[in-house]
Amino acid sequence: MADLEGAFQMSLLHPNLKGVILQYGTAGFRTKAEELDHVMFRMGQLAALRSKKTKSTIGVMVTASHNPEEDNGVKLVDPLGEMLASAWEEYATQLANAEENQLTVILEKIIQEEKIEMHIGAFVVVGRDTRPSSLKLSQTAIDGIISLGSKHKDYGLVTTPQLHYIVCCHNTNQMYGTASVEGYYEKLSKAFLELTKQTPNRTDDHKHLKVDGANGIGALKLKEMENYLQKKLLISLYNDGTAGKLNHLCGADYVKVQQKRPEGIRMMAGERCCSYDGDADRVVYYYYDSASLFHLLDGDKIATLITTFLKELLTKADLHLQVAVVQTAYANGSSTRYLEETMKVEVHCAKTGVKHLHHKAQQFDIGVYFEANGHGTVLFSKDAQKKIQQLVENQNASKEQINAAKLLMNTLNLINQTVGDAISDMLLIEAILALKGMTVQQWDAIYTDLPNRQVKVKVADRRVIDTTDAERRAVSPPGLQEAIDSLVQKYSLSRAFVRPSGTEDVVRVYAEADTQTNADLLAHKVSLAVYKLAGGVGEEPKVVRS
Ligand code: NG1
Ligand code: ZN
Repeated sequence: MADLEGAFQMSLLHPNLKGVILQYGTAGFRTKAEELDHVMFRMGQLAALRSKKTKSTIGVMVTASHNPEEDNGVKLVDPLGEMLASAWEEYATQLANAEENQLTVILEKIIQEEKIEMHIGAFVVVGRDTRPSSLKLSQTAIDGIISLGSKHKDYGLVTTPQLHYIVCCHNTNQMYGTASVEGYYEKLSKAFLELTKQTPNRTDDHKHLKVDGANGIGALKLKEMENYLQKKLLISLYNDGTAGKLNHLCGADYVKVQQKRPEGIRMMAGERCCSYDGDADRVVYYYYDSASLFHLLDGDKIATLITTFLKELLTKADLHLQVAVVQTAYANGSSTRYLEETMKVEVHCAKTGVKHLHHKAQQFDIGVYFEANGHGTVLFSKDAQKKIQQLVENQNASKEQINAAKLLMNTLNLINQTVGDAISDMLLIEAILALKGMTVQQWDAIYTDLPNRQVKVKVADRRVIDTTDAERRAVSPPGLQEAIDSLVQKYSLSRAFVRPSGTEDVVRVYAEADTQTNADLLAHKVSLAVYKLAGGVGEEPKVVRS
């Protein structure tokens, strides 16, 4: 039996007062900040145990991403920068919800089940976003880490992907990069400058990009990074946190779901703009055309641009590596069709939540994964990295081959392979547009999105909805899928599905169809079916239009 008396005494300073039941969901725990003190302490403890178990550095990130400022959250980062292993999510849920007197029992259970040797050293790195509640909550997590005798390093204010990067650096003997925010800026900017070296004729107009920082950590970190980019990218930063509220009427989630520009940004026709979310792991692009129509370039468009670029380079390099794209059910039907039918790439559909996409993408030489909301990255297998490196050094290869291999090498250095990263994705997109001499309009024209609508329905208990086929079909409650099927049939080019959210207490409804009016109507009718068949609460859903 481990001696947990000291840990127990420390836990009394962070009691589970409200007894709210929480679940380790799509992105860890997320709820009102005031309900999280005991959860933070216990996640600090779990991180210490996970570090002892894996004999590696583990990360604790305090953030609630795109949620409103009053919320907060926490997630653990596994050794190679991935999301926490699913088996441990269950431990996290049990620990977070334990009554005070059960805490030691549950810790004991985890230690025994996982055969953790408590004398082994542990090291946990901690990061936080700019929410007013984040500082105190991260200190509580540190208390939890210390309570089980683990060492820690507090990296303070960092974006979520920066913390993932740092964890990966610690566990690869700094092969992945130097384990610091400066190391991150150096690695990414070096790759970006190498890539854009081949585009000497870019005018300042081409280099100009407007960024909406969602009043969050991404804005702060982009300011720090700007000098490293040596004016090869000219950034105008809006919603930088000096005036507005985090994620309020701005940020990637707002822009994607509302399909309109964020407040606080001045946009002229044709100007390239992008929005980060509150912890800077997502990015979406957009612009106004000359008829003042708003155009959104979401995760699907980003995946398509990156995949096109990679396939062209592989052809030039004459490297035979398998490229696959992983999407979720939220991917626009036009993007899937374009990727499969025109680009002839293999496309897979995974369940919502980055870990599902990440795991699927790991199965290929090069796996490009993006959620439609702009969260995504590219994974290169060890073998693919080796082949690219060998080609860079191959004296018998042609100039064109070697140049393509160098571009691939810089691409894999620029992309954050641990998790979706707004800054890294943005820099790669900017480099690709520069190298291809492409405008945002030309990128947008690769395919035309099907009009779509996302809405939320409040129900008494969202767990009554169970899904299958990567969340594209509902198996419960009875009759719901049949109702959706018959509604979908009434529209052309239509598709709809529903699923319980993992981060909010709502059911999400997605619909797409040939026109915006039809997508709106279909989403509305499906919402009514959810409301009636899945225990809707409050007012009946109303039709949502742009
Ligand atoms: P939920 O609330 O489970 O839909 C949302 C996003 C996910 C993912 C997580 C984590 C949508 C439809 N869902 O999950 O893709 O990004 O948040 O932040 O965008
Ligand atoms: Zn986020």
